[in-house]
Amino acid sequence: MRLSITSLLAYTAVASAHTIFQNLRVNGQDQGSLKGIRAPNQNNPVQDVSSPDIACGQVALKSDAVITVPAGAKVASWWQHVIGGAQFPNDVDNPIAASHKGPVTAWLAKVDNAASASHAGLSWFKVAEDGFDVGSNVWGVDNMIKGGGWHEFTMPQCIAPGQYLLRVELLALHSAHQQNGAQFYQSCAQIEITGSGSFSPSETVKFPGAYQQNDPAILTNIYGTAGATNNGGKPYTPAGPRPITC
Ligand SMILES: [Cu+2]
Repeated sequence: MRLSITSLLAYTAVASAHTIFQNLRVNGQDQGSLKGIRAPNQNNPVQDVSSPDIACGQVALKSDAVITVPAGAKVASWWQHVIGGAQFPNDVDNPIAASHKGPVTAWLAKVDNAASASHAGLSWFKVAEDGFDVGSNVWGVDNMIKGGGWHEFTMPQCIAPGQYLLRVELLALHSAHQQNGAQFYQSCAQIEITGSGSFSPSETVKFPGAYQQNDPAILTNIYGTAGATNNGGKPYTPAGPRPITC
């Protein structure tokens, strides 16, 4: 079958190749579909960094559960094309279209009650980021696809016990060379961190507030010669502050 570029683009626009963070895994244990997660019920990205939805996505699905996360645990977010998994059999855009290169970052905000706290106006700090490995041309999104939709990080050992929202953001940069072209996908998990840490962040940011539309990590061209998604061979630093260190 021959398809013109125009019809390919039209097709892409109809079959949106997006993603939703919908499960959390703690030390290898999948907590189950949407358990403890505030998530959108559709997979469209947020593209306006000043939208309240930049915090936890366009939240439509809520849970009463709070997930226990020991400090130092391996924590993974699970991303799928639609809620529950693939959109249809042999869905090549599950967990996300491979074109959607970009970083995956994880953030915490302290709350009194993770099940009921508003996700507006919180003070966030970054605990992990998986940006771009310039040597191997691997983006955070590539690691998520390789993991079958799972993207794992280590919860820093020093995080103080208590309830938090965990925000995991996947930023797709395939159209980020256009103003408002970067696609932000995020949900928030309701967690209780256990352990004996005492970390308190010296610097926090708000969502919205942390990002500007023209940040060099957000308004950016990731293409090198012949359309290579290698960021032109340059390093890439995700938006916002660097992750905390214990
Ligand atoms: Cu998309």
